Amino acid sequence: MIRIVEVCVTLVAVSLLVKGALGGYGMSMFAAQSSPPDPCYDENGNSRRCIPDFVNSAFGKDVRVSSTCGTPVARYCVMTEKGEERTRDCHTCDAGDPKKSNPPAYLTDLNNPHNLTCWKSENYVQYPQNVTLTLSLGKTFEVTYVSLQFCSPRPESMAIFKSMDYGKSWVPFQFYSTQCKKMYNKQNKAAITKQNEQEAICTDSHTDMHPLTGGLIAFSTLDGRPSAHDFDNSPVLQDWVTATDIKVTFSRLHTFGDENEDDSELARDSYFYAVSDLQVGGRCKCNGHASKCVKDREGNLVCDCKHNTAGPECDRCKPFHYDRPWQRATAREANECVACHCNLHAHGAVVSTWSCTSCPAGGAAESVSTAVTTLPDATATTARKASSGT
Ligand SMILES: [Ca+2]
Repeated sequence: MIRIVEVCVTLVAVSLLVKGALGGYGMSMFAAQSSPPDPCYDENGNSRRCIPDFVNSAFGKDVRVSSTCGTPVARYCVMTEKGEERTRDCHTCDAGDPKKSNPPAYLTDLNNPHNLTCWKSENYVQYPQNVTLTLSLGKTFEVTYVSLQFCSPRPESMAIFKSMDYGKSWVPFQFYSTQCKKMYNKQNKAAITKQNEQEAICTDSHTDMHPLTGGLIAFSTLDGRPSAHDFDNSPVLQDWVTATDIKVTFSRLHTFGDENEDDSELARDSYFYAVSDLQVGGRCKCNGHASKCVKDREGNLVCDCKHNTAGPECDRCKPFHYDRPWQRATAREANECVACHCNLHAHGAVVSTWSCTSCPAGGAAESVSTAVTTLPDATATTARKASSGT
């Protein structure tokens, strides 16, 4: 009997963990309560590579959208087909009525397949006008995929962009179009070689007008890129998957070609973009030196850096730990930062901001003299304490 109870408790715990993982950073909080061993160190206390959980980093975030229906109240019509017969059922989009609104928040809410909530654009925002969705991740992430589940037909042409500088500049991630050359001046399904691994390609896959609802676009950032199997040793691809913001541009609507005919109003009211779920799958980028990201005092998401590293992405060595250059952790080597050995000896030790320098005797540090600062005794003492971990 006790066994059965134990098993039940374990199952509940596991399901809680799974729920936590699906809900983003919830798992980290749960894990912290039961204080498991730190994944950044092995059982002997040696550093090892650690990475934050895989999450849908779009979940619950605000998406800036250039067009949403409902202001003013507007009719829209949903197409269905039975064999040759096409029918249009019309509804109302009203931003002021929660039951009839289709706000951008529906892009990143909990995706329940039995109760889909859809964001919807205004009707017939057709090429050369476009509709954009912009999402700030609030932190650099290593993005594995970007996916969109549609309530409308998928676009005839669309593009996915990424920013690495919080939206100041954008580079294309991927294009989808039935006419790649004409729309984006790209060859359809161009091969990716070692020479162009950072280039966005265009494909006419997943651009059919059917299904009229429920179609998926899923862009996998590493798919088809030659160095993907050796990601650890590919700075080019590490850079390629890095993003702080994602933008989706819907460039051209699919139509049945009836939008200019006699009953054009009904036709035009049935052409729009609608999406039930936007996901950005990836990991908070910490270069292998943190197992989680946390909010800092200003509410910004930052890596919880280990291995004597520091910075929002654990992208440098923390002060007085410059005995060898900073490096990203790999599966085989944690590449932790090492304390400036000379600080353990010197009275009035000499260090610079980015390197250990001028060890008086027996110090292992390299002698690099950029921006050298002579520390007063008190600071040197603090440094010694920090280095020796006391
Ligand atoms: Ca939704």
